[in-house]
Amino acid sequence: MIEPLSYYIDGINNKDRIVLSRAITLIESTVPAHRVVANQLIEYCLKQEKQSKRIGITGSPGVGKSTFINALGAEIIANSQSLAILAIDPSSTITKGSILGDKTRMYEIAYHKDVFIRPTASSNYLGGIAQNTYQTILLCEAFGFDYILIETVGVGQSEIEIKHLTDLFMLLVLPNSGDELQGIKRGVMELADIIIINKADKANEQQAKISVAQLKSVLPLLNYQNKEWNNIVLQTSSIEKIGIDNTLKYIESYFSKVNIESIRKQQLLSWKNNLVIQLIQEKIMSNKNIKTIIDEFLANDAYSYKQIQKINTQLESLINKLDS
Ligand SMILES: Nc1nc2c(ncn2[C@@H]2O[C@H](COP(=O)(O)OP(=O)(O)O)[C@@H](O)[C@H]2O)c(=O)[nH]1
Ligand SMILES: [Mg+2]
Repeated sequence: MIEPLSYYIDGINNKDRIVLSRAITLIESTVPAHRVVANQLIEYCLKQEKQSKRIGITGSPGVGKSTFINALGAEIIANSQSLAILAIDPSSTITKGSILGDKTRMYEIAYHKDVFIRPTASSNYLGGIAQNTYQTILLCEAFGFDYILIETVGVGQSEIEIKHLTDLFMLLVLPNSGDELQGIKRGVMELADIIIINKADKANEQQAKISVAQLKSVLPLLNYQNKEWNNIVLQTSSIEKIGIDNTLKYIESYFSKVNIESIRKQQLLSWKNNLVIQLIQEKIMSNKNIKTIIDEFLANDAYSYKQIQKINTQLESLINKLDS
C-alpha cells in the first residue's frame, strides 16, 4: 500500500511521528513506485527553511556513544529543545540487538515527547549508509527537530561518510595510556571538530587529565581543515553526567562560529555525488552484456592477472561503444 505525497507532507507539517517513521521507511525502500514518491518528498524537504543542528558522533564500540547521547540529550531537552537520534545500522540483521541495547542506554530520554529515536538502515549498494542517512536527516529537519544526533557504528567507512553528512563531527575516545592513543585512526581524528574523552569518571580523573593533555599535544600536528573553528578536546563522564553541560556549550559555540551555509552546500554536493555514483552503478550492473561479463568473471574460482586484463578489456570496449 502506497500513500500519496500529500500524506507524508501533511504528516510532517503536523508533526506526526508515525508519518515521519513511515516516511523514513519509504525513503529506504527500493521499490520503484516508492522511489518516485520518496524523491518528491525529499525535494519538498530540501525547500524547507527549518534548520537542525546535524551532529555526527563516532568512536569504537563500547566507548559510550549511546550513553553519551542519553546524557547530552537529557541536557538538550532540559533546555526545551527537541532532538532526533539516528543510529546507523550497517547490517540490520546482525545489529538489531545492539540497537535495542542502544535504546536502553538512552533510557532517560527514549520515551520523551521531544525525542525521536530511529535506526537507519544501510542498503547493500555503494554509499548506502550515506544515501539513507542523508535523506532521513532531511526528513527530520523538515519535521523541525532542533538537533539531529547521528550515532555511527564506529567502524570503517561509515565514520568518513558521516563527516560529509553532518555539520559537527564528534569523536569519543577512552581515557587511556599513550599506546591506546596511537590506536585511534589519525584520519578520523583529523576530521573531528570536538574530541571527547568519555568515561572520565571521578575515579578516573587522573588518567583522564593525562589523556586530555596528550591529545591536546597531538592537535597541532593534525591536518584539521576548518578555519572557523579550532578542534578541541573535552572530557565527560556520561554516567556521572560530568562535563555534559560544558560540551553542549561548546557545541553551541561551534554553531555560532562556523558558516553553516557553506557546510550545507558541501553536504548537498557530496550527496549528489553519491547519488550519481549509485545511479551509474545500478544502471551499469543491470546491463545484460556487462552482467554476462561479470558473471563469467565471478563464476571462475581461480584468480589470475589475465582474468583481470580480460574483464578490463571487455568492459572498456563496451564503454567505448557509448562514445560512438
Ligand atoms: N564508567 C563509565 N561507563 C560508561 C560511560 N559511558 C558509557 N559507559 C558504559 O560503557 C558501556 C558501553 O556504552 P555504550 O553507550 O553502549 O557504548 P557505544 O557502543 O559506544 O554506544 C556501557 O556499559 C556503559 O554503561 C562513562 O562515562 N563512564
Ligand atoms: Mg551504541
